[in-house]
Amino acid sequence: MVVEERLNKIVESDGAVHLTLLDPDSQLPEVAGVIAQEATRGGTDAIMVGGSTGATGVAVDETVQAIKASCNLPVILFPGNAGGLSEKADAVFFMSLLNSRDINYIITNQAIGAPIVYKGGIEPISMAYIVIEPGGAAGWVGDARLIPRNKPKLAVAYSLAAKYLGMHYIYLEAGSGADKPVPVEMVAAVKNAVGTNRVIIGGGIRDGATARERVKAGADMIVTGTIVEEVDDVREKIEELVNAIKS
Ligand code: 1GP
Repeated sequence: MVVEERLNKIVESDGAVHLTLLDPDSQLPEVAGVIAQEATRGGTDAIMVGGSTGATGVAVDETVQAIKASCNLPVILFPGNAGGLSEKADAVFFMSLLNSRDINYIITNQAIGAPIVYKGGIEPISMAYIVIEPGGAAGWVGDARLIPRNKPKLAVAYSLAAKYLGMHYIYLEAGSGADKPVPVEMVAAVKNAVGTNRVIIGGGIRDGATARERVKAGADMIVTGTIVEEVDDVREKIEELVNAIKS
């Protein structure tokens, strides 16, 4: 519970957590290490490592190692399947893609991965993963029945199911690089329904104002990946995002 408690305490003290997502398929491990170091200086709270395609095995191991060597922040796995696990990470978002049509993404990969998490001593953080339109690669690979952007009630229904199943975190995902992030109305409706469960929002967030709107609507944690990999000045971009969401 070390990493989960740490994140929850930051939500309580700062109002929100910022998470930086690095996809091992997008850059070499040493570059990921440099980005993580700059993100740390910019004030991010933890580094997530994962992706829908190509984020497995050695690429994940080496990326986690490079990040661990370059900063002191917790490294949390965000695996696309059981192949995205690494014993070198501190924690894993132990997630089920609740609106998938494919049982592999709902429970089979989790069953295959669970003994690896157990033996490796990786902290599991129980999380529901719900993919919203447009959904991106996560939606396509995970064969998600995408929640329409204008149907917050459907997101609420899945989120309440996650809460009643005992999941701690609820991640509403618009897809990496999405042209539209999860709508604020949907964030508000979900947070209003689930109360104490932590709500994470990611996909298509590129600036402080967009992140702030979602925190004001009830998001506890904001994930940014693509923008951090694209900008020249990582530290400055992270500062913008962090300053926008912390109270
Ligand atoms: C993707 O939600 C994350 O799984 C982050 O999305 O890459 O668009 O920031 P971006």
